[in-house]
Amino acid sequence: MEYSKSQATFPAPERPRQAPGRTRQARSPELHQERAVQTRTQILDAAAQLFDERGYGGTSVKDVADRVGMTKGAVYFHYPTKEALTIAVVEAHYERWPLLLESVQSKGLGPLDTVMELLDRTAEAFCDDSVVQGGARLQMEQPLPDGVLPVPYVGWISLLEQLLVESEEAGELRPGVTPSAAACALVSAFFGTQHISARLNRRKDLVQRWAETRNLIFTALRA
Ligand code: LUB
Repeated sequence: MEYSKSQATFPAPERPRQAPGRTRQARSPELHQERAVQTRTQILDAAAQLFDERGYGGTSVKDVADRVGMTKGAVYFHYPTKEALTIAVVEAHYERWPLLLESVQSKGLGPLDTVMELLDRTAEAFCDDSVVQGGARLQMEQPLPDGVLPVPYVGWISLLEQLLVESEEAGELRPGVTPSAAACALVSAFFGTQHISARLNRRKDLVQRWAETRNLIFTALRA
């Protein structure tokens, strides 16, 4: 069956308000050299790993510098404070999703199958992408003042609601299912499944657990 290309997008992370001058954003020096960009990526990956392993309070900039084999000064050149590094990891976490959405939308699946494939691929990302893992733990801990980190969950709820409206319009949704309620239920189910798998098995069984959970949910959603 031919479907019109999905127009759904993952909205830019929102912050209710900027904290009053408490945080300094990552420097944005003119990074022309490929090497400088690679260095930032290495620092971000190392920070994400440590935030996931030890949490915000258990991670210092020195730990990050040691993990990536650099001096603290080299890390501070790119990220002037621990808060700037924290913000960068969480923002990099959310930047994964529009790219993943584009990859799934290019498959030309129907909207409901796009939702299922997207969340299956997201489960894989939670298993093997340290930036996704580190960002998720930071969003759980909320270590910075209100308004500094993006508001969690709302981007996913918005994206899935858009796709579920498209599913409804394509006649794929069971009558009586409201896209907004279904979007919230899917995000809650996914979040809970990945959180329990993370705490009990460091996400080793997440793909299997999510497959079982989404099979039940999609049975209830499909027309
Ligand atoms: C997702 C997390 C972990 C929601 O969107 C978010 O903020 C999320 C960060 O805490 O899971 C489920 C897709």
